[in-house]
Amino acid sequence: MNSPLTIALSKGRILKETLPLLAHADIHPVDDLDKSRKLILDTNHDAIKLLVVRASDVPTYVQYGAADLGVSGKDVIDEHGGDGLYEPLDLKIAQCKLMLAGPADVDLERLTRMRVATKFVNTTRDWFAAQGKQVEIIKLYGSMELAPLVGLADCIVDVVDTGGTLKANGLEPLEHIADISSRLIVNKASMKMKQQAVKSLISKIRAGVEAA
Ligand code: PRT
Ligand code: MG
Repeated sequence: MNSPLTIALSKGRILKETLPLLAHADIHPVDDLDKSRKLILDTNHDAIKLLVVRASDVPTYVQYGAADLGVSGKDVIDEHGGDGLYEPLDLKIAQCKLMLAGPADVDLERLTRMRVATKFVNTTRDWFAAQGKQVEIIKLYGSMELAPLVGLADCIVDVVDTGGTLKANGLEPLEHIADISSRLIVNKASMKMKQQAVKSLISKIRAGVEAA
């Protein structure tokens, strides 16, 4: 017997890079995702549905059991805190680095409080605190690179892939905070109540990761 499973994904690079892994587990969305505006997607299995949510909302859907599983960047999981979640598998997709970045001449040792713009408020606070530094954190939802250019902040904490966006805005990577990739996350109750279906799906996706 197959328990119904719901998997939360976000559009963009995570969806794009997760689809081949799902295909490896013989899970295929019915609709053309480039055209569909549906937020609940049917697949070739009646029991398996995909939810399309905001990247930063994936851990929340999984935490509360609105989705049994999800795919989320480690940056987003760490910022969320991981309550109610298992993180059984590194999918090795959407890889990037979480960095402190700013103008090349920013003084990181200055005595007055530095202002740091980021959407990763908790991660940033913890990272500076671990070095005994208190900073003023300015929460933004996007385009962090703009903040130092207009005097909103001294530096930023953001994910960096090629570094092209930093460079185009006259910023430099200053410190490496963490290596990031996307993870499969599982609701803790689903792991128990739907153990067979969840474990079977994890092992098929794991095989896809190893084959990639
Ligand atoms: O939906 P919303 O916009 O709120 O979420 P999101 O922007 O976080 O979603 P999305 O799809 O852009 O990112 C999803 C996940 O992909 C992130 O949580 C990261 O784990 C991962 N990822 C990998 C990245 C990047 N690479 C990346 N380059 N997320 C964002 N970027 C940004 C980067 O900050 C820069 O602004 O892409 C831009 C280009 O990067 P460069 O360094 O190549 O120029
Ligand atoms: Mg985005």
